Amino acid sequence: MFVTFEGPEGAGKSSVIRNLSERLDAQGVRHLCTREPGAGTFGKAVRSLLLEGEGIEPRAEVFLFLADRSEHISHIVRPALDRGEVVLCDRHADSTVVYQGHARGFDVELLRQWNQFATGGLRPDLTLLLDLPAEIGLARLTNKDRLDAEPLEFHQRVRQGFLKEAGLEPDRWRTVDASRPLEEVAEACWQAISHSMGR
Ligand code: Z5A
Repeated sequence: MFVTFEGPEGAGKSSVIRNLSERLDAQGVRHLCTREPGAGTFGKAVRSLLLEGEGIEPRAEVFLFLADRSEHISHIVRPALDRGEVVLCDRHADSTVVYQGHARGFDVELLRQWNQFATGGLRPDLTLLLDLPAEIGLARLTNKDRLDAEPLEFHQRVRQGFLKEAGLEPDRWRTVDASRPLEEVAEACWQAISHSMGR
């Protein structure tokens, strides 16, 4: 089962994934925790270009995210799914539609097509949207990267973009109120995953 976690900055995706990984371990469920961008040697190199570089041309940014995704799916996600593992992925294709589309202004339909090309058609079985106001998420961050440093209006468009995408495909998305304490957010995500796993 392929589960992706999306949401604005500081929503708690990484913390929730760590919590869920412990729960899956306790139940003996084999799983892989991964992320975009930044998995594997290729992903780490692309991540440093994307988040630590200065003044990347916005079209180049799109293609770097897509290149990372293509490598990540082929070499890390598909092999894990083929081994029967549950894959928990911190950000994926919806982040491109939202950040580069809804927030930066590139054509959303074009980005969907490029995502399809990059993933070879693989789609998440479940996408958890950790939703919270941009101000709350940004206030949680201690180290800001290049994208975190965008103006507040950018992050507000990100939040609205995710809510819009979730509304378009309600069978795949579950929206969780991520402004609550971490344990409550993790429990809500756990319930959604358990339901999808038929447990
Ligand atoms: N991006 C893009 O533009 N296009 C794409 O296609 C893709 C990504 C794939 C990735 O950076 C950036 O790339 C991201 C989107 C863009 N940009 N921005 N801006 P990243 O991976 O470094 O950043 P992130 O995915 O946004 O993660 P994050 O902001 O670091 O946060 P998080 O993983 O959601 O949260 P966290 O690390 O678990 O928690 C953050 C802090 O909040 C930490 O101190 C926690 O202890 C605290 N926390 C967590 N949960 C709670 C609760 N519930 N209450 C209180 N405090 C909490």
